[in-house]
Amino acid sequence: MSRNVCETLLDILAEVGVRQIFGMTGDALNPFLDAIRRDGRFEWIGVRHEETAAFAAAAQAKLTGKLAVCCGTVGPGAIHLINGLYDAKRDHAPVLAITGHVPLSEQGTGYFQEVDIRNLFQDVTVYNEFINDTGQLPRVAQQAIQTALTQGGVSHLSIPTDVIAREVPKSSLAREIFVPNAYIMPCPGELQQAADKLNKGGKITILAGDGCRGSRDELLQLAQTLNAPIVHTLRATDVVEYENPYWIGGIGMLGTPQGLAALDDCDTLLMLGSDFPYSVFLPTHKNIIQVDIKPDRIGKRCPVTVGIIGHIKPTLEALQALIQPNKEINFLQKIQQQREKWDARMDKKADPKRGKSNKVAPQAVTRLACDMADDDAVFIADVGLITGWTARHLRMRGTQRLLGSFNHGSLGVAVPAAIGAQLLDRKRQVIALAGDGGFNMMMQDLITAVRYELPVVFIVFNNRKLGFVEVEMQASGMPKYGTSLVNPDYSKIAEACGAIGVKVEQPEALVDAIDNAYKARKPYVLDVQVNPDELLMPPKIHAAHAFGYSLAKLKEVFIEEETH
Ligand SMILES: Cc1ncc(C[n+]2csc(CCOP(=O)(O)OP(=O)(O)O)c2C)c(N)n1
Ligand SMILES: [Mg+2]
Repeated sequence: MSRNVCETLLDILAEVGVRQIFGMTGDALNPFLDAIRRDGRFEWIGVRHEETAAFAAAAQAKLTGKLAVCCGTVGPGAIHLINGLYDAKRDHAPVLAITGHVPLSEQGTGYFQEVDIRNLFQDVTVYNEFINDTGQLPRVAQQAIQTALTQGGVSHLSIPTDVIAREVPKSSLAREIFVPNAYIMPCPGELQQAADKLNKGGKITILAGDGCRGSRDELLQLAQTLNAPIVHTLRATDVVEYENPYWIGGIGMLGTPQGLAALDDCDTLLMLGSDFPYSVFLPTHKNIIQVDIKPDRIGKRCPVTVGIIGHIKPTLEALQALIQPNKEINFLQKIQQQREKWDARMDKKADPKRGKSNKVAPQAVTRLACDMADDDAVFIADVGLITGWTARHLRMRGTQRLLGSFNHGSLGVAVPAAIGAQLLDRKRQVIALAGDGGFNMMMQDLITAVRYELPVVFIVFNNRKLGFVEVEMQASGMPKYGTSLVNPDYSKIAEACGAIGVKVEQPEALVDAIDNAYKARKPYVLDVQVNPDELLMPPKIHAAHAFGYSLAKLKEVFIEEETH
């Protein structure tokens, strides 16, 4: 049986387990859509903006580690994918982007919608090719998929209109995809060097990044033997349950005072699977042992004493056999006491009844959204003040997941990523936490959640401004300008789309509103009118300076801190 280009691609995608394809069709992609319709193995998710397709695919790939697929057609449709693809690139998520291109016979003539698509996709991809000849199949598809999966990144295949429906020669139809699952282990000598440093004892802190995902037990066993507090990056927030006494808090501007203290006051830092970019929060004159799978990351953010290459799980298992219990215990206990104080302060901040203003505290919304959620809920945090509320007030249970655009930092990620996450499992609770700026940026795809019956709960933190930007401007001494927003009524927008929309204006309405939203199991928008004057405080004065807080703003922040 002969197969054309589209059918051959679909066979390969089916083989690697792809079941959903995101995009918007048109022009060159029409034969691809026609093949999907005839095939029956795939669900076509037609979105209203290609950026949604890319963010949704990225979210799926981040959650599963498996290949996710998005597409956009010639010129503008392909361009719209780019921002979401960068999110996949930065979080090492395996995504295949398929685009249409102008006919072979017209290339280079400035044809309608012609763009330099190879250059356009070059920086965002690990593999970037045209299918200009049917003889390239299935090899280029195999290469694209294997590269995306094994290198953790975006592959792009662009197919001209006059090639996409052509028959593929019979001889080249079958080709398997190989995704070997090998562990990288450090050399024994280097592992021993790390163990020797740790066996000197003293105050030891562990910094856990996203590379620690799936290594919870090994991480905790090590922390116990070393009496070491574990500080974590934002992406690693969900790796260990919040309540665990060793999991003491986050690093950086959105981190915690005890997290900063654990890094500042330790003698030895063990950095595991983290490429945390803000060097200013990392120690410089300490014993630093770094473990990562990527050699280029060793010593990139701070000077290290021992750098070893390995996957975290097997490396920690091997290290455990070489280390002795650490006698120093006071350090851990001191950090844990600091953490208890911080938790109590955060409890107050997240109390819905706090303050005299009778305005809804965004901290309370975040905490309740988490506390009332299912054990396996997925949260998607947008960019803005919401990232801060998330870092401070989600108390995740270890079985819940947190996603966001934490490396690419793109506003608007929450709506599309929630759609992607929900499509993986329509029964799993998916909760999007977005500011009004972020929600508004991508809300055209609310209708996609309705159309595909996705019970996502979208919680909009409506402060009628680009709050985070306002803080940035004021902190660096500029008067706020261009940050106020004129918003529509999001609950009515939701209703107009066929979702349920509810406006929350009073703190006392919050619990019932979230409860109703969670029980509805329908696309649901909670338009929460949060207090626009809530400040996101830095964990410590010197951290505040790193963030650019002016003295005046600092006083404001800390006075606010005292009075609540
Ligand atoms: C695509 C994109 N555009 C602009 C920015 C810069 N930016 C960061 S946060 C933010 C404002 C967020 O406002 P909102 O969603 O209302 O959240 P708030 O901070 O008010 O809670 C902006 C514009 C960005 N990160 N990404
Ligand atoms: Mg806002």
